[in-house]
Amino acid sequence: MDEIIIRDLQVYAHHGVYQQETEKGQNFLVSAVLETDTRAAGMTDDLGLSTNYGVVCRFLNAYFTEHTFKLIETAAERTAEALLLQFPRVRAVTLEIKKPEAPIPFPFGMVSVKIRRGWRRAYIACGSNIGDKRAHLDSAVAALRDDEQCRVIRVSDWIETTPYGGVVQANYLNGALAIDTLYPPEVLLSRLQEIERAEARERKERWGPRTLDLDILLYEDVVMEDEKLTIPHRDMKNRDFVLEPLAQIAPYEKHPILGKCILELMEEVVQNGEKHALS
Ligand code: A4P
Ligand code: MG
Repeated sequence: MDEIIIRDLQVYAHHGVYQQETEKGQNFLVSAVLETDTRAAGMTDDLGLSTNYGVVCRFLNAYFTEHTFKLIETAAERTAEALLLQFPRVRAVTLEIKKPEAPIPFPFGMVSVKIRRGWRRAYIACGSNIGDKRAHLDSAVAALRDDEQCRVIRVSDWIETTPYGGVVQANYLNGALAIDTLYPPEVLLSRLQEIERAEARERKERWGPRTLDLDILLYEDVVMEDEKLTIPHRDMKNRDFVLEPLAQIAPYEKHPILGKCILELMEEVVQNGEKHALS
């Protein structure tokens, strides 16, 4: 990805653990590497198609002086998030906060904190088989659209499917979403569970009926497993009702363990697996 680079912007601000730091203030140097596609602006000479580094500097100065944090770790974290929310063309930012006058009783060159934060692409499976199924799925999309830490990129069709997993229950409506999010995986899971609860989701029986089920299928190329969260979703390769809507919105996205794209996985499940999609 292309980069716009701001190096050592000087800002007088009041971050620090000690009282003298928050009262008197000191100089900080802020560096930002903005990952963004500059080609459209480069080809047209149109600033409107890029991110104005002057405006970014003003923003950094204002954010840094209007807030007070004890730690430069927190200053970096919060500033990176605010910057990503403010400048939609910036996909990721590496932010370094230097504190040249830090209260250290020895001669030193510099202390700093450097972090990289950005939008991450995730795919979510959604399903409902109680009540107004369409309304439950639409509410999930609306809740994600209302969340500033998420951007809904694509929404599949909602497809009717017969139940999978051996429990006798009503047909499902299933779909898939592509989102960009600032949440790390664990926080995204909690947020999805909050949205499920808002649709009166009760957890009773495994594979049983539900107003709304939101599962994380893929999160970039992350592979992880702990007691709360497995990514990629463990059973996605066996579920045509997941792969069919996902193939609509991300046919060539690769499964990071199986090394196959969604379209290939769907063809395999259509040939070898059970068919649940009614379309
Ligand atoms: N968990 C682990 N990994 C993930 C992940 N990638 N995404 C944990 C989301 N959650 C994940 O899920 C149980 C726990 O899985 C969570 O607490 C989370 O920490 P749950 O939704 O609370 O409970 P559940 O319903 O028993 O499990 P799950 O896995 O969501 O159910 P399934 O396996 O998805 O089965 N038939 C059709 N046609 N369409 C359907 O959508 N859905 C189910 C539900 C059964 N049959 C279906 C459908
Ligand atoms: Mg679930």
